[in-house]
Amino acid sequence: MKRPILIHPDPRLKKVCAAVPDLSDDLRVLADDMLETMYAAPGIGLAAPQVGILQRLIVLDCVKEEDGDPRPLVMFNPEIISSSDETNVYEEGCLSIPDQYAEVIRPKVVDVEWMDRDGNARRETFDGLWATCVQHEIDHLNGKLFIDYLKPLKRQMITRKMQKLKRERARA
Ligand code: K1U
Ligand code: ZN
Repeated sequence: MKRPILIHPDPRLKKVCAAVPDLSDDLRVLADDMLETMYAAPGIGLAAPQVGILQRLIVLDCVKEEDGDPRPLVMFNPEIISSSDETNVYEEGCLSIPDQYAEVIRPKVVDVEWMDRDGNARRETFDGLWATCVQHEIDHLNGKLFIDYLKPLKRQMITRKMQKLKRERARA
């Protein structure tokens, strides 16, 4: 089932999310719903707080359609273990900040540990867009948005646009 995505500004997008102590069927359903919501948006990632759930769960799939089969990843309690000194600039977007894009500099390569959908501990190195996306999603779990990396004036401009968008959507 697709879930509605919260739009910035929303206090739930600014909270630090709680660790998932144990997997449950409800959490697996949430992960499946988040993947469905992400693919439908369309997007390459989604974090639980974006659907109003303040738990440490993210999903992502950065395979481009023309590059082959999808590779959905479900990560409970993801943690960045190490980051490269080398950085990458990527023009990021966010499903909670529709139609706004800005360049963000982040480590190019990151090692991430997480618990998968079956409760297995996993560790993998991510590079390029996968690394950018997993860092963007883990930021969501810590109440941080990509606009928090921008200069205050630019951030304020985007926030005002989103306030207007929310007013218009509420009236429609
Ligand atoms: O977390 C989110 O809001 C999802 C976001 C993830 C992301 C995008 C770009 C850089 C880092 C993280 C998105 O998916 S925005 C939509 C998007 O980038 C996209 C949509 C369709 C095809 C390809 C990309
Ligand atoms: Zn986002």
